[in-house]
Amino acid sequence: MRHSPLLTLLLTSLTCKVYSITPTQQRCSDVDNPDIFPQYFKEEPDKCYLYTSKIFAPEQQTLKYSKDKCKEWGAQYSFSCVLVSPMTADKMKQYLDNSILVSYMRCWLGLQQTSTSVEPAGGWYWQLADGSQLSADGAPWLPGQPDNDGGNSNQGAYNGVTGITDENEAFFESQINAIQCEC
Ligand SMILES: [Ca+2]
Ligand SMILES: [Ca+2]
Repeated sequence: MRHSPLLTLLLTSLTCKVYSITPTQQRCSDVDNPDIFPQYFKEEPDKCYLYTSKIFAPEQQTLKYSKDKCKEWGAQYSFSCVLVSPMTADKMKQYLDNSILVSYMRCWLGLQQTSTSVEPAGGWYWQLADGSQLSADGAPWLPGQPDNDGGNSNQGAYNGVTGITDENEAFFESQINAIQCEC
């Protein structure tokens, strides 16, 4: 069959899109669960992001609930998942460009501070899916953060806009409206 050049171009680009998906991305798109909106994007071929479909549901505001969901969803779909972890400004930009993080979202990050460290900037680390920890030097904090505001602000959160803040777990809970897991 002969197609017009425009249709041929369209079909070719569609075909390329379909066949450029990686096995991980395929498994990601196969996640079939009304509670989860699975996401992936081109620059992270081996990653799958599991985003709650229950935006603004109050029961998911605690840090423990968010962490448990990442574990539970990961186990269910054979991924190792942690709370979303935008480790650098470049990564943050990718997440914003691909709607992994969206300006109305407030969610916990896989970013924590050891309780014995020097405030406000000491001892921050990323919690990795294999249980290990990675120093959070170079994390894309918003200007003026971390500031240990209110005391015991030892947990990283995505606070909308383009960066991250340190938050007191108990005080910030009521602001949380989403869960984003990185697998
Ligand atoms: Ca702190
Ligand atoms: Ca803060």
